[in-house]
Amino acid sequence: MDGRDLVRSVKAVGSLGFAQGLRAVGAAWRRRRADAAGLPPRGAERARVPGPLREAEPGPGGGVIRFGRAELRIMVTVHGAVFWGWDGAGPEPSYALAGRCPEPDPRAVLEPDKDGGWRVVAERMTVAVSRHGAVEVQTPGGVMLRRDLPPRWWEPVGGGPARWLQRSRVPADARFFGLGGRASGPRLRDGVYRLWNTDPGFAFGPGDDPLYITMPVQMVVADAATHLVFHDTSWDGTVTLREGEEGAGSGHDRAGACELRMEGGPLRCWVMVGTPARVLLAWASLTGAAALPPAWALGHHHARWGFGSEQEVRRIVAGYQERGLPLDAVHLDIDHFDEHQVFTVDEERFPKLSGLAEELRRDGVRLVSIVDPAVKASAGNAVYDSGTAEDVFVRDASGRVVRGLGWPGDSVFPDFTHARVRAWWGRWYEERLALGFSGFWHDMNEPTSFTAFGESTLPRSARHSLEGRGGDHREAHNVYALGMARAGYEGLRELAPEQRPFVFSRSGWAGMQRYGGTWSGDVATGWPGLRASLSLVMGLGLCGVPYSGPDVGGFDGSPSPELFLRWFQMAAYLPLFRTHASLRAGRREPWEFGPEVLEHARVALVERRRLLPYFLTLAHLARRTGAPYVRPLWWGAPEDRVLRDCEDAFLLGDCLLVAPVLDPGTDRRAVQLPRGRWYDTATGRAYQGPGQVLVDAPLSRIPVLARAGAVIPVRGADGGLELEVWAPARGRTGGGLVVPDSGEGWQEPEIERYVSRWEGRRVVVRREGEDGVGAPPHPVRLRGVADGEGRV
Ligand code: NBV
Repeated sequence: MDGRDLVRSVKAVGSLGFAQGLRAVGAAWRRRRADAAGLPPRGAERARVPGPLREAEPGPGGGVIRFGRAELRIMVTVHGAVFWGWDGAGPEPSYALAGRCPEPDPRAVLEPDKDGGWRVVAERMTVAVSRHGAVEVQTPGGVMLRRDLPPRWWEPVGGGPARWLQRSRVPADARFFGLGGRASGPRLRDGVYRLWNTDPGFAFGPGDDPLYITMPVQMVVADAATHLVFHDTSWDGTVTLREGEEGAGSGHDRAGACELRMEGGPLRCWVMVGTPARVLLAWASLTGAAALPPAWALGHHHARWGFGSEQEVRRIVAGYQERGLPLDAVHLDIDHFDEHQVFTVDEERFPKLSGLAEELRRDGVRLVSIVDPAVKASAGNAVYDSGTAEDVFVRDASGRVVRGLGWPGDSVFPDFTHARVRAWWGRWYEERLALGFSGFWHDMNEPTSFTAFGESTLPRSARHSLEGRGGDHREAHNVYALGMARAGYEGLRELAPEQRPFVFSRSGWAGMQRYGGTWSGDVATGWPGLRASLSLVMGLGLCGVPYSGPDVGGFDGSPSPELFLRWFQMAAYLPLFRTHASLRAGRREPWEFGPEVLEHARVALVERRRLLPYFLTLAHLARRTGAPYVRPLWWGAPEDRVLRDCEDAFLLGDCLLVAPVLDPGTDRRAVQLPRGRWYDTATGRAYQGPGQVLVDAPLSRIPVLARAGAVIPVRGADGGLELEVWAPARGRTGGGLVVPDSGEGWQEPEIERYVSRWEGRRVVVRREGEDGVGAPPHPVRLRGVADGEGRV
């Protein structure tokens, strides 16, 4: 254990309380003993590199290239991605892929290259393989985007999984993003990033890494093109990044570098090249469409660990209602369980839970339930008894069920890497649905099993099914939560087929968007925590997980009124807009911070509700195209280096630019604008990009700018859909997409496409359909024009 681990352990155990703390000591010893007995000792290893190229055999979409001591398989697929795998690794089986591997692109052929190498020429990239096994991805014009040096393996002499190392170079101007949810981004600075889903055990800030969701997914943005690379292995590893340096005209650029070290698993990867939008479209085609949230999940949620009783829930909901504050969901944390046991209810404090759910539902407020994977190991607990009978719990190497430690005390953990276990778990949501819950909040699924020292998770030697292939926790750990999310999502699809499941999960892996979203986890209260929470949302979006958001106000402690308000104002523009806090934290209801904060929070809530049709449209677009709701400013202009480094603002869809206030005492802030004309939506004032402008940011609001020409679906005063149109710049056109979704069920609304433009002294908005151009079927409100000018 190094110093950091020790600090982590002390902080984490400190938060458990005395009795749990003692149990955590026992659990740590148990875990250590299990691994001492169940893991193969690390013996002598043999190092290997591919060796010299011997022959190549063309095949569909690419082919196989044989080296003296290794073999490389390359395949370009129909949607333009390239796969390559060493030593027989193919794309399947994979936890990330949505279905079967896409078909090879017959137009991509393997051909001899200069210097005795080979290359595959595809529509969007060329992949060149050197005589020693370096693999270079180039733009169609031949510019290097990524050069993988020949890999190295260390194979245990006595057999077993090989460790491997892949070093890569990227252009000197490239910037790294992604790797799952990272608190210090979204731009990933030089450093080492671990790939091991981790509950830090305390409220985290920008310096804490890794966190709950790690993914071997990098989005690399460079002048020549953007690419996404995914190393499809779930084992523990590290990614070391070093940004390049440009030699300021001297011509001596230093390339950016990436070093991936994995403890095991196949060495295989996928690369997608193009614009950010194209790359994420290809990524979504590969790993699956994002689950569509029901409309209410795009509203405002209020949560708290420790509501404590039905009366308290009613009091909070009434607090919202009396003040006319929109509220769409309330979340019940582990304190509503009977002694923290999942799928139970504390009948004393929540005696009529289904009645409460019904009552709230009538008032338009949904109930969401927390769900923890740890099942109390105690006869008489129905989940434990049923799980034991059906043999669903993770076992150790000697065949005994692994006992870990969760909130209910000694606990066992379902093996979500087994289809039968997922189906069994999925059926438990029936109990929740019967109680009236509408959504599910998966927690502690890294998985976390408290230990006083060492890692707070299951033993690495614990056995998992891994879909029948068999393996241990070293391979299953990072996909554990993905399996749990799938179990919940698929269970809900069976139990309530007409409803869109709402599941969001603290941990996960590549492909988790198929089952729902996530949230920040226990982000520390403080201005750095506010920044970290934005970094997580943006980074995850670039890894294909579009739906997430932070604990507004931070998880621990008591935010100042100003910090709470600024967090609230920012989160009003993030997909998951939820106030939440820990048991011991201060209050988070908007009226607890004085009348001024309440008034400004009301404005944010009302605006969020007004923007609901836009959020629903963004949800559909995320599902259909892979584009996240929240995008970095460089989204449409990755070649703009200033935007590439800008981390304090974001685009919400194509139409809005949100510039949250991330520092105390702010009443104006600098905003970096992408190209074009932008309107401050509060004042109507127009600014011209690209460039930096100073925009007012009084306590009452954060700057939100609308792109000239934008057509934004909003909720009108009568609840119907309206189009808010921001005048295009003179001589230019604009537009927008609208998906008029009812917010429930599975009907596929048709996308409406609008174009806005000046005609003489008027701005006209037209709907473009297959059968020509027509008037919009919704009322239009024109903004961004002087009085008397430009009527629609
Ligand atoms: O269930 C209690 C908390 C929950 O409120 C929080 O959102 C999760 O991230 N949970 C963690 C377990 C306890 C953390 C100290």
